[in-house]
Amino acid sequence: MKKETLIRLYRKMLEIRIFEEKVFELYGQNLVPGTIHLYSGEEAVAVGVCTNLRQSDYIVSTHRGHGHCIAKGAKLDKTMAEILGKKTGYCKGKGGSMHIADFSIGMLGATAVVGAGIPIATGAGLSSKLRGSDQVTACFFGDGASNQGTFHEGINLAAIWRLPVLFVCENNLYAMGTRQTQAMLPQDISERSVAYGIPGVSIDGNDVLSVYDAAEEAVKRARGGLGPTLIECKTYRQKGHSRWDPATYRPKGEVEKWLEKDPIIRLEKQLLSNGELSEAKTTRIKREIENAVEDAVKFAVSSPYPAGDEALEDVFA
Ligand SMILES: Cc1ncc(C[n+]2csc(CCOP(=O)(O)OP(=O)(O)O)c2C)c(N)n1
Ligand SMILES: [Mg+2]
Repeated sequence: MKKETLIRLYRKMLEIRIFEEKVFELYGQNLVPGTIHLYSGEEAVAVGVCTNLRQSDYIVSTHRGHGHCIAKGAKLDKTMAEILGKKTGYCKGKGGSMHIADFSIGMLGATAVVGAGIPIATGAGLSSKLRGSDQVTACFFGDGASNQGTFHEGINLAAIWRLPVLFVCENNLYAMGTRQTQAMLPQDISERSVAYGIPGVSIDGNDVLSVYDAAEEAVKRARGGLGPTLIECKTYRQKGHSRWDPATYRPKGEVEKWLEKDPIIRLEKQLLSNGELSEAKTTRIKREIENAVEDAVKFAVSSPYPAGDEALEDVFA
């Protein structure tokens, strides 16, 4: 892989992490309405997939969507403003963290309804096919969402119509406090691809290079008219389900074990050891991102809230 791409993967993952650490902090200051679901620990999935996409390609997100947005090219300032409910945000502050969307970069939206994004991605894929465009859609969803009926219906239709969709399951072992093993018998969610006659792979979702490679192949298949792929990325959310969850249901030692597999630290170590990155450059990148996040916060905090009489504007397309 080109050095340029490796640095890009590193930078994007770090951007998401630093951005979200700031969101976490702002939440504590009562600046974020509603709740937030952090992506910390799962950055390699969004970044590995989205780095293979063009701006005109689509993504469909979840309730844990800040990382997907940023990986697809959303601007930090407008994303932060949206999370803070401000008029300058992507959806004029009316979507917030869980309903953020920006069609101009192909980000079709986050959704709070678990599994609801899957048929939307199938619809986007059908739209590309009917229009004869070569746009690909990447659909992110969790292990919990893979137990919803929408998973079966959405993937089955995409399979029989050979739609250009990547179904990317972010298996972070939990759906709220329910462990994957309490909710389904197969260990590998990719096994479910067999039921739809499409390829399925299970990969290390904390290794951005593995995610990148799997997505690259799936994008090639999709653009080539060969239909969808199910990619299960095994990963872990480092924080609780939402800002309110202390995650006491996790067995002792589990978090520590996964922190050792932190996707950003892993790539950083790799790049430092093979000379693609130096300590000085790492520090510079971190500082640049911290400054950009600070600017985003200033922009968002100083922006106004939408006016009350605008509440019903832009609600329906
Ligand atoms: C249809 C539906 N059922 C239940 C919920 C409540 N809920 C919100 S997030 C969540 C867990 C989702 O787990 P998963 O799909 O694994 O995603 P993760 O949060 O782990 O990223 C649940 C049950 C919901 N929002 N929508
Ligand atoms: Mg989950």
